[in-house]
Amino acid sequence: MDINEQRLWNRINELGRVGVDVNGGLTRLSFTDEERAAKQLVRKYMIDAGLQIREDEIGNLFGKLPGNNPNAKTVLIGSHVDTVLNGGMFDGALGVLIGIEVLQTLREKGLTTENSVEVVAFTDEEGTRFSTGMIGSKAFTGQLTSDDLTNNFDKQGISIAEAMTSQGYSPNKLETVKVEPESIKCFLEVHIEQGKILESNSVAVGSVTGIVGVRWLRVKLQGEAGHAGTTPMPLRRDPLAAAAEMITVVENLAKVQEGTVATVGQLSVNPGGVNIIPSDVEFTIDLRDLSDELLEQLLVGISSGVDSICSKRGITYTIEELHKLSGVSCSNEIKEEINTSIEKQGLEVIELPSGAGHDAMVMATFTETGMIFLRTKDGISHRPEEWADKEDVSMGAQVLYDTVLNLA
Ligand code: HGY
Ligand code: MN
Ligand code: MN
Repeated sequence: MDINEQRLWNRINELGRVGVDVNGGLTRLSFTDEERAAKQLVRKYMIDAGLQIREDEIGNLFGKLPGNNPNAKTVLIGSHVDTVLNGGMFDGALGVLIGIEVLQTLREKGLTTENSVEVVAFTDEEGTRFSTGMIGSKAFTGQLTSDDLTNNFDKQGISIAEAMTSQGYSPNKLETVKVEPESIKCFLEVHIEQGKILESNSVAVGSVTGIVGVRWLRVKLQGEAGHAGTTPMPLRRDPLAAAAEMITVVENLAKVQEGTVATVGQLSVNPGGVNIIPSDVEFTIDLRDLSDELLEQLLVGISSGVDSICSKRGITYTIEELHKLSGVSCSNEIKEEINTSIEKQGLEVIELPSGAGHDAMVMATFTETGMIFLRTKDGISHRPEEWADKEDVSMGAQVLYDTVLNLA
């Protein structure tokens, strides 16, 4: 192994103690003190690694190892350090820390590359706080507008722009965040698989072929509150009963095609009394599939299901699209480089798609992009029990190291 396994493992565990919440998992939502603390620690690691550090105006944090040719492009490595609610310590953080480890090892070995190599911790990948994600990588690639920053709110009604400002960033300088595609040679992201394919093949590291498309919707239903005891069933306009029907429609539509997934992760009921028929209900839908065409068909199926249930029940509704990212294929050239590095470790090459979204799907619309997956215990993620073995982490870092050496 060229990389320093113990240093990397220590950092994963140290960063894994930042933002521990009452339920024992990590909650480092974007533009909060917990995420800031995580970035402070990552900044320290970047300094220890001897990298040139910069943080852009919305909180993307970079550490650069300059190449021999100042005019050459940059090989960018990255992921995120924000988490979901009560999440695990590998999702995102692993890719940033492995990137730092690879750059620190290159510098310690005195290896210089033609191209600069840079590691980035993109801000707000998960989108948990504002229900719209990939903020940092979208801004970096010029795919974010200032409206996106002012028109998305958290549960307290704080906009992304206000949250950024509260952390000392300058959302009004969004334009300065964007870089030109010509300045980037390629993007590489190492991430836990968050599924069971590698584990079921008993392989530590995998080569990603593509990333599913994702749609997030918010459905708002307006019915009529009433007395639970004195309102006969035929006279009710109950939005929660309507939502229950709709959620079953969503689940059944997703079951039609192998590979499609749909999740209702948030549901709120007003006023929420045991003996009150609800007045209004809101729920979210997370839809994923490798085919954008299929996703569009699903959206049509869902909206017509919502419409017919609402007209039958006398409910009014709105459906709002919160987040939309097309499915992407990884670069074949980069994938072949990754496969060569995996074979160099004597491992079988397993190619697999990603069911999770990543900054890599935004970067793939901007530059040649590849992903390296790590085996995930029982496929568990977005939970405190999320786990990757130290040996697998080291293997993933070595594969990235060899890939970067070949590409940079
Ligand atoms: O939602 C996702 O797939 C990722 O965790 N952001
Ligand atoms: Mn995640
Ligand atoms: Mn992630």
